[in-house]
Amino acid sequence: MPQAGELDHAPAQRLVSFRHSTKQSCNLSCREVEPIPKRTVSTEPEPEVAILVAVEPRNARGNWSLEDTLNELDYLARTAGAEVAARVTQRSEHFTQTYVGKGKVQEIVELIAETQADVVIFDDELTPTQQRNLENALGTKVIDRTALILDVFSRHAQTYEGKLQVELAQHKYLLPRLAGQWSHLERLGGGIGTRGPGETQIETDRRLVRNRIQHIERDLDKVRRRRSIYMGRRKRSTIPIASLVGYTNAGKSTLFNALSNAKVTAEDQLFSTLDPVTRRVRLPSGAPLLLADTVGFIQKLSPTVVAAFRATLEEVAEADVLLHVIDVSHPKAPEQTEVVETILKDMGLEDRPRILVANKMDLVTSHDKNGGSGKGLAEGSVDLRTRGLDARNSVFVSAAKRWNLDELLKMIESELMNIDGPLTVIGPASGG
Ligand SMILES: Nc1nc2c(ncn2[C@@H]2O[C@H](COP(=O)(O)OP(=O)(O)OP(=O)(O)O)[C@@H](O)[C@H]2O)c(=O)[nH]1
Ligand SMILES: [Mg+2]
Repeated sequence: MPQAGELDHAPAQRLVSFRHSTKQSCNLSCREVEPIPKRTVSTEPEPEVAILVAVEPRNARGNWSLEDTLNELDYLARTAGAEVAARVTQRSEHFTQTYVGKGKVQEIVELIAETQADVVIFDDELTPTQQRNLENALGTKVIDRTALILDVFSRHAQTYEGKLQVELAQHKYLLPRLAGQWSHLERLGGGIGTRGPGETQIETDRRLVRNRIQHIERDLDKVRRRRSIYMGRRKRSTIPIASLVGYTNAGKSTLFNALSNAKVTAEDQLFSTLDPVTRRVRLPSGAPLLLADTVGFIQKLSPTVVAAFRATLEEVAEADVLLHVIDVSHPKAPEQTEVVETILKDMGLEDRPRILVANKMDLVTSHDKNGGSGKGLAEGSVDLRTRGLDARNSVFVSAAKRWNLDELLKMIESELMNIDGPLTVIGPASGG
């Protein structure tokens, strides 16, 4: 029971005490309780103002231009809640000490003053040294692409396992970068009182982070063991599994919802989906199929991030057939497709049966949903081959408009028929 005197603490404390006391037919007279002045306080955090910086090495390979890469970084930054005030680019090699050259560093310093930027975001993963040097030179918060992606992940993770995975990746990312945060102590001229505590603090911090990493790994292990029992059971059930894979924002969740009548978050932002979900759907013959939706891919996905999501991606590896969803309306569709195929190859899945699902056809065709088959769609609008994609085994759909989904299901079924093994593909399912 709060005492009248206790009500003069911090505002949050006051609110709790007030609510508590009014609920009771209190000994404390309600007149003794100070009314809380009404204030309208916005709970929306102010967006951070960001400056984006990217470097294009002279011998850059591939078809991603600096502008494409920056557009994507811009999108990521906005998804993380930032407001982009300026972009800085440089065509040269990466500078080992500061990522960009001296002149560019000075240009960024001036831009920070001009735009009142809170944060400078670099398009590649910075080394701990680069990060420290840049923080010193710019006098502001410096983050890189990996930290930005992890930030978006931490906003979108919903399950316990997803949250643990993100936290693990963040701690692993932090560990080699801890030293820099204390180096200022050593540079204060050295001498008594600067060497020891600085070192000790770094060691203490590192130990705390390592302990936390161990702790998370243990917890993750427990969660995964439970999941692998479930996955084993699912595998033994002989119901085939199809996994949606693809570049982030390609429309995987929209397609997942359209096929399974689920309500998974599908939004126009990067990495809306982080946690894998599975639903049962019916194939045209009536046989059941387990459809899985999962995390999207992106270019320059650092090994730290891939490692953190290894287990989630292993779910993809369980699939009998992969549905590679492509946003055909995107100007970089072929490049995005290549990024996805490279990651799948790194996961040893290059030979896994797959169907290319050319999505968002409504944005590139005037097709009337009542007319034309998938073939008609392909012939009448975008030819995947001209976009550098393999047109074999592909189907043209619009997940949003539910165009051609029957065709897709038929293709999945015929793909599954070609697979050896105990899959229940034909005939109506018993139950479910
Ligand atoms: N016009 C159109 N928009 C679509 C279609 N499919 C998806 N979208 C939109 O594309 C955006 C991304 O869709 P999602 O389903 O969230 O994409 P995702 O691949 O799951 O994305 P992540 O989970 O972030 O990797 C959303 O705004 C959808 O409404 C489509 O067929 N046509
Ligand atoms: Mg999604």
